[in-house]
Amino acid sequence: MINLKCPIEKLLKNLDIALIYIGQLFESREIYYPQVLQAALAVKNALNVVDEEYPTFSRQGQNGCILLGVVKGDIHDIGKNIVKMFLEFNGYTVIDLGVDISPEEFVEAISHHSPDIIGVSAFINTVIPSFKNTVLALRKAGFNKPVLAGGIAVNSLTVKKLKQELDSEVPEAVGDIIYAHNVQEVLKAVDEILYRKKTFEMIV
Ligand code: B12
Repeated sequence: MINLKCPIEKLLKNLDIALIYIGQLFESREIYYPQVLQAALAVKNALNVVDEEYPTFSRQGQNGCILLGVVKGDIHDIGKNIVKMFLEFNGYTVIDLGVDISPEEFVEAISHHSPDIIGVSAFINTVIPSFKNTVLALRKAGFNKPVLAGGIAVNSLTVKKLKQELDSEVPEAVGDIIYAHNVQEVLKAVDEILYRKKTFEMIV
């Protein structure tokens, strides 16, 4: 039972609950993409009102910055866009590089945006080399923060193999590579990573 005194906090909490529920219905295939989009737009409109009328309650950008991109050779973006929407609703700033992004473009974007996390995704098997080259290039360029890997062509085995390749090719690289299967796993991983970062900053 939610017992928050402030009506705006109550509204935001209920929007969170609604979005989690929408995500669950989508995962269990009880609703489809158009319904997710409709629900997402309704929540977005509600959040816009909060941002404009009650800026002190705005969550925009207060939680950290995530850079997202789909690797070179791949133009699927529906899944990425859903991930982006859910991250934004949860107060994260998302820099969306779009689709068909080369390793060089990912690397260039690090210096412009200094993200806390980079989400790299691939949806067709033929672009797995592109996916691996992207993560390798990011590590070689010194990006030592977490990389979130996703999209239906990627799985935990792909990530395990990639980690082994990184160990031999860029042994000095630190920073985890985390596979996230769906929006819920993305949010869980991002929350954990950025919560750890905040706690660390408070300690030092
Ligand atoms: C829609 C679609 C298209 C659309 C894309 C439109 C668009 N704007 O995205 C169009 C028609 C353009 C298309 C083209 C092609 N497609 Co297509 N496409 C699909 C389809 C039907 C649905 C994909 C989708 O949007 N799913 C819904 C979203 C919500 O799910 P999702 O993408 O998996 O996202 C979830 C997770 O993966 C995760 N996630 C998503 N993004 C991210 C990002 C991060 C960082 C993280 C951590 C997690 C994460 O969270 C999301 C939500 O839970 C799939 C079939 C399928 N069953 O998936 C085929 C499919 C992906 N396509 C396929 C193919 C082969 C192609 C083409 C090569 C066909 C062709 N011969 O031209 C071209 C590719 C062109 C290219 N160079 O990219 C194959 C891939 C097979 C394979 N394993 O290699 C599939 C699987 C169909 C099949 N069974 O053959 N496609």
